[in-house]
Amino acid sequence: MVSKLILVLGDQLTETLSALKAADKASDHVVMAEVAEEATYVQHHPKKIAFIFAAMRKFAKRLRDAGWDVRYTQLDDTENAGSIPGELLRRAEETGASEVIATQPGEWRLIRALEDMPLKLTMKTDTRFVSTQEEFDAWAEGRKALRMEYFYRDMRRKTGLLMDGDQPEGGKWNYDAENRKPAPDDIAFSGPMQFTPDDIVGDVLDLVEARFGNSFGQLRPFWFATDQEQARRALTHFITYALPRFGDFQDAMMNDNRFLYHALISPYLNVGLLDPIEVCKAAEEAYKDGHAPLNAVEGFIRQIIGWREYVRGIYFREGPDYPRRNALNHQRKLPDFYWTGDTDMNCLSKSITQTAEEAYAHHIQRLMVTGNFALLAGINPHEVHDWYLRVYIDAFEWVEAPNVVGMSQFADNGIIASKPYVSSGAYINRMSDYCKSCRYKVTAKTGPNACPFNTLYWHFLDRHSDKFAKNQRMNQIYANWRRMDEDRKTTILSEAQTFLDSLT
Ligand code: FAD
Ligand code: DLZ
Ligand code: SF4
Repeated sequence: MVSKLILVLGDQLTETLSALKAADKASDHVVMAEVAEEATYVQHHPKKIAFIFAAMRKFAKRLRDAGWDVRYTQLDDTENAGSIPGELLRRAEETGASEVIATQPGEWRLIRALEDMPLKLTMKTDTRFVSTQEEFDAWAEGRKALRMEYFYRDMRRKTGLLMDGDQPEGGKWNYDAENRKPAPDDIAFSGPMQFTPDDIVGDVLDLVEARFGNSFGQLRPFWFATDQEQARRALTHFITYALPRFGDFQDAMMNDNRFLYHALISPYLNVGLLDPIEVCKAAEEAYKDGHAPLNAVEGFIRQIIGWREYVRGIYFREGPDYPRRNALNHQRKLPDFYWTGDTDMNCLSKSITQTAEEAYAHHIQRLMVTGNFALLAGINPHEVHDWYLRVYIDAFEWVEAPNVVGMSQFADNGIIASKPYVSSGAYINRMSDYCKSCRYKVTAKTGPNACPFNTLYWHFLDRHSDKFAKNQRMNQIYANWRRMDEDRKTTILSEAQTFLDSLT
């Protein structure tokens, strides 16, 4: 019988993967490979590479224990062909296989590379999502605006999560209004479950240190879960100790607490160690048991069956050019401090330093600090996209690009965001304690101590008034700007310009 090669990528570490389901364990060969091309197409954070390689090695062992023939290539193997197509060709020659079964990769770049390979290829749908692309496209077809909220309601109906018959549990679909409490004085959660590196992780850490030790970000300490059992324990830890307060403080930020009540499960979901429905069911169970309130559980489930599914639908619907879009024609280069954290703006310095150390920042840090600043300052969105893809452990293009290019930078011209996510320092001050220890004064609107977000905010609105002044949701802001004294406007704009000119 002619054997086939079954490709399992570093973010496809799930035993029920469609490619594995289509395979014959008795005759087919699973191909897994640590390759330079995937490790360097952007210069990933060393923690991200270590996480993926360690999880790949453990998953390969799991498959072997289950009886699969796994052809695994380590990064430093002398025969390593350096790319996924190269490795498939090498394994085809080695085994005599002439056909590859793959599950669709989460990035156009790799889909195209597989399609260009001189081997017969069957590309299976990635079934690890609640929605299929056909379903998403059918939902999107003919709609003027693709608002996540309506898609999310369909996903609630489809999964039955938090449904009371055909009505939403508690009578409302969305409890976000209850989920915007500012930073509390104290956090009663000690953070995500951390794991001591075992031998497999230790070997990978040494390899990554030697090969990628000079990239942005710190490799050690490394504590992420790297297999399914650990990821499940991390999930249970979150549900038990953090989920009840997750909703309340979802948007808060703190100087001395990097994780607040967040789950830290995006890396596990994105590489396949956790299943989205399993995660949501565990959260729903906590609500049914009276352990966690509805606002927390609904908010958490919405992120997973709502936002996560929706951004994936957008990525594949919009096509390979999406990460290159630049609707606001922003051309400024990314400031150097995004790589060093060396800025007097405390919110940025804290978020970037944390990113370097943890390969993690939570949603509001990504959206309203680093993303907000880049948008206000007019940074080229492709450079912003490249930064996010590099620095976060959970960053894969299908999820990163819509969040960055669309939601955060408005570079897709409003497909995802109905208005740009911009704010002055007041929002950051309301939601965090960053401003208390900043060299700038958040209440100062002009002058040498004025918070740069305050002047940049008006600079952004003024330079894009043609685009946004007629946006109904921004009427009031533009009315405030128009009412402002002309001298004051001139001072604000010139101080913002001086600040922008000083960026290196
Ligand atoms: P929690 O706050 O505890 O949320 C639970 C889960 O919901 C997450 O694990 C994640 O799977 C899901 N989720 C929440 N928000 C989103 C969202 N907007 N899109 C998709 N899933 C979501 N998420 C990534 O997984 N990879 C990325 O590269 C990524 N880049 C982002 C860039 C920007 C500019 C912004 C604003 C958001 C980005 N997000 C990304 C979404 C979100 O910030 C992360 O999923 C979240 O911070 C992960 O941490 P957590 O597990 O503690 O999340
Ligand atoms: C991100 C990543 C890295 C760093 N390394 C590998 C690798 O060596 N081998 C592999 O199979 N996958 C890796 N990945 C994940 C892929 O880049 C990912 O599958 C694509 O970006 C599609 O999401
Ligand atoms: Fe950030 Fe401005 Fe607050 Fe400083 S004052 S932390 S720059 S928002």
